[in-house]
Amino acid sequence: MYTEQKDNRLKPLKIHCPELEISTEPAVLESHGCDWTRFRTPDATAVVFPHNSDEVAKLVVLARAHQIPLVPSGGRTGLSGGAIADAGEVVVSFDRMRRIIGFNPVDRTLTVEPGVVTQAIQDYANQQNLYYPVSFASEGSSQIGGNIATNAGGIRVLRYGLTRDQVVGLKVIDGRGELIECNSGLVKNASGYDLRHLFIGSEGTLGLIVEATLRLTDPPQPSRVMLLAVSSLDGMMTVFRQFNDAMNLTAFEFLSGAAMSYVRSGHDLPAPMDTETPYYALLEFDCPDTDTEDLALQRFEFCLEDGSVLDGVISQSEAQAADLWRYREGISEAITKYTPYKNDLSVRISEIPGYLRDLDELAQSRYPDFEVLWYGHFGDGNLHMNILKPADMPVEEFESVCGRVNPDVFELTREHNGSISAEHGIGLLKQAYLSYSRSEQDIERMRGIKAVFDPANILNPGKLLG
Ligand code: S2G
Ligand code: ZN
Repeated sequence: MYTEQKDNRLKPLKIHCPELEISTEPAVLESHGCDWTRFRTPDATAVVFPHNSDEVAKLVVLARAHQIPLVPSGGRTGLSGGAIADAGEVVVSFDRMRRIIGFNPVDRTLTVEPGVVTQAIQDYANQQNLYYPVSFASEGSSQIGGNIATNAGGIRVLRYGLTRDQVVGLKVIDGRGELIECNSGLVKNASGYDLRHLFIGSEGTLGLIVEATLRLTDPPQPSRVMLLAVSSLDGMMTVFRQFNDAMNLTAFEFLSGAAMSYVRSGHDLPAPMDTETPYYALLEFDCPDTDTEDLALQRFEFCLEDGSVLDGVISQSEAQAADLWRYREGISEAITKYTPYKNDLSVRISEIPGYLRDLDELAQSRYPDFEVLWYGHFGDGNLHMNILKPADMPVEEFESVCGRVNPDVFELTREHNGSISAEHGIGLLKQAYLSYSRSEQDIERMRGIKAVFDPANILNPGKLLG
């Protein structure tokens, strides 16, 4: 929709940044004005496609001078509305900054522009017989700049940590238009505050990432995947302890029986085993030799005998391992058509059974008519709570009903010393609830940091801190 405000934002860009690629095509405004969330209507003034960091810096200086709000946009796979432009902002897309700048075989580091797709980084690392370990369902379209801005986690955090733990160098254009170079790829650097860790996870509110240097690691050992039918939440904790204390786990994921039925119907997958059960565990572990496989089977036998596991399968090939992973990784895509209302919650691992029981009770009492699916990264305390929208309920009504229960969900999370956002970020959708996980003093401290790097509040305004 055209407005004078939009015109006043567009004119300076066209006059002072003639080299900048700008689109006001309705289809581009629509596609680039949102992420994977569907609860807002995109309404951007324009989408710009800088080709290099100089263009980004010039744009930010101009935006500051003319108070033009900027929304950074990567692969647009975010799930908390962090890349939504619904208030006439200018979207800054990094689609034209997709170069792999350099690889250093001695340092085992890869320097890339922010628009490089996550999967391309994994593939490049594999070609060097190395490994980029951060992996999640949207890796085929998410961009590394967005992964860093949200500190993306995924399925291998248990072993390799989050995106934050892979970044050894960062170049950022902050809200003053200044280029800030962080850490330059050093392994050790005790020269004061590590500013890189302020920008990682700041959701585009402190600076625009224009280059990243990532550390690559050794390729993984041969591994095996097990999918286990687990009888209860306490049983899930037994299984986790039995395998985590004995094996070198790469991942320990879980899904509810309801999630299993949706992923099976969504991808037309066969039943993975005869037994149907309230919960499933999907775990992956290093398995370099038959002794390790015997140890895994021994743990499996123990869990069968104590009743925590009712059935299970173990992969016999890489293809079968990939087939088993589909039961976990295919969930998100399978339920998209139900416009799920997502909560992405985390507690310490030891808290999970009690927390999940309390949450499930709350969900059943407050959402008696809704279907709630549970899945996530049990091995790092991250639970994904997805409430499916009833087919006959308008999206706005559904969002408002789910939103009314958020205070109870987040109060319960606070009681368990958890976080209202484990890996998807605060963005727009969780902004109003930030105080359930951060004290007022903390929020003031973050505002102080924001004032240093984005004094005019043009970087992703309304997101994270509001
Ligand atoms: C997962 C992906 C997004 C979602 O599957 O681990 O982080 O919540 C999620 O479906
Ligand atoms: Zn996740």
